[in-house]
Amino acid sequence: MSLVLRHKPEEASLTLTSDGWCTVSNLLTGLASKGYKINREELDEVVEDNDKKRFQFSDDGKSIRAVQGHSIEVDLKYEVVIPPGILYHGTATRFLDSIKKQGLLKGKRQHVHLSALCDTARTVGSRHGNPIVVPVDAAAMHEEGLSFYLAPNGVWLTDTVPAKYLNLHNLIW
Ligand code: HQG
Repeated sequence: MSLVLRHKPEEASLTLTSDGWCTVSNLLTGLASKGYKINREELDEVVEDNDKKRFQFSDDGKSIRAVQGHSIEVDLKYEVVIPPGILYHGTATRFLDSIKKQGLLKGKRQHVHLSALCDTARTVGSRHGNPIVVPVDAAAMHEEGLSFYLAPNGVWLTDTVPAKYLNLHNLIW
């Protein structure tokens, strides 16, 4: 589901709306066409039990989308939110030199992903290797007009984090 709702909807013959939705019925048909035959009740369980709450239903329950993490271009239409003073980005030590020079870049995704909790950030970083957590001066970014969004699953999103907002003196190993 992450593959087709975030990255390659065409793999299941799906088209997403500009804000990332597809109908539940099209998703179930598309998944079945790839050999993943599940019914609506099972889909409800996947959405409810997913460890990171990656998916959401529309208010009428007829559509579904991923709440963050897309590589395809979508506008999720989240409102700009005032962030906590400090947010954390988890990465791998091998990326640090580049991050120090360039700041945090969104790469293939639509946003840079940040966490309110250091431990969560460390877990994210460990997906890439030896983890390290970089504190981000979100308050200063906000004061200087850079926007933050909060996905319903608690992941903080922003476009890019210029290097000057990284607290490189307080890296957390
Ligand atoms: C790094 C998971 C070099 C960045 C998680 C990261 C998250 C740079 C990697 C979500 C860089 C991109 C996103 C620079 C950033 N030079 N490396 N200038 N700027 N990087 O997977 O944040 O399981 O696209 O530090 O929980 O690791 O998919 O981003 O290591 O919320 O639901 O480039 O993915 O959620 O990696 O993870 P990713 P991420 P899901």
